[in-house]
Amino acid sequence: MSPISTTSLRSQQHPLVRQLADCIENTWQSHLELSPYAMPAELGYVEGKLEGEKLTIENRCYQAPQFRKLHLELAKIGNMLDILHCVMFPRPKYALPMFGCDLVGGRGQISAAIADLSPLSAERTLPAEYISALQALPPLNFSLPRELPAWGDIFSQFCIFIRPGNPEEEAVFLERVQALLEIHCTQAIAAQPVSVEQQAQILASQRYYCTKQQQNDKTRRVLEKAFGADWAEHYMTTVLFDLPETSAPG
Ligand code: BLA
Repeated sequence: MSPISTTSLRSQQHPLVRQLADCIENTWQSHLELSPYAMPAELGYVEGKLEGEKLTIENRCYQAPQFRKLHLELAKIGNMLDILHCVMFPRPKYALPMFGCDLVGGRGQISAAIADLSPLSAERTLPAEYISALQALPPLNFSLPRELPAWGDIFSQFCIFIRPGNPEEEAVFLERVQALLEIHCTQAIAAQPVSVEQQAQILASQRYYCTKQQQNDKTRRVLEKAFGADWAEHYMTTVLFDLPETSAPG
């Protein structure tokens, strides 16, 4: 039997998951100087059982001069759940926001589509260049907006959190994420390193972001049910939302 590749998992997933995964990887490849990111070998490809269904997780991880970690994860639980998770962790020497995106679907329908460029400044605001680029995008009007959970104070005013109402809204979501990625990669390439003091503050903001994301009980519950509480804790704190080193880079 031939080994299962990410491409084959992708081909079994909801079309929006597939399209968004392709879009993210293509945008990264066309804008950034990617190199491999060492992921613990046993966590690159993971299989478990959840309520009798097979849970498969596949991770793609890179780094780039501007990003310490570019993480794209695809997960599938039988025919019940399709997940895309993506985070771009900037290197703390650049004053860049955190790009994050999550798609959760099952049985042919996406129930949650989230995308944001989340601020990491002391004032918890985005850089002026990001605000003007985001404000210049066409206004959105999704039919089924969703309410952010209490830990969601990390997200920006531009955060999109919806249940797509139809294929047209799925396409609009995809197009908007592509626009966010284009803005982000363009800004990142032009970024200049900041002062050591500012780096310390950015590091603290990244840690705050990760600590909040680790409070997502919906993600934790899926992982706990399939792999147990200890594994879920380990996975959420080392693969999904690992905290950057506390000491300022030399
Ligand atoms: C919601 N995340 C969810 C839900 C599930 C997962 C099952 C509930 C879906 C729904 O309410 O319709 C599960 N997400 C996962 C799992 C993984 C995953 C198992 O990524 C990985 C293996 N989550 C992120 C990122 C963001 C994010 C990067 O990983 C945002 C940038 C957000 N997910 C997010 C939010 C919710 C969610 C805000 C809604 C939580 C809530 O309503 O309480």
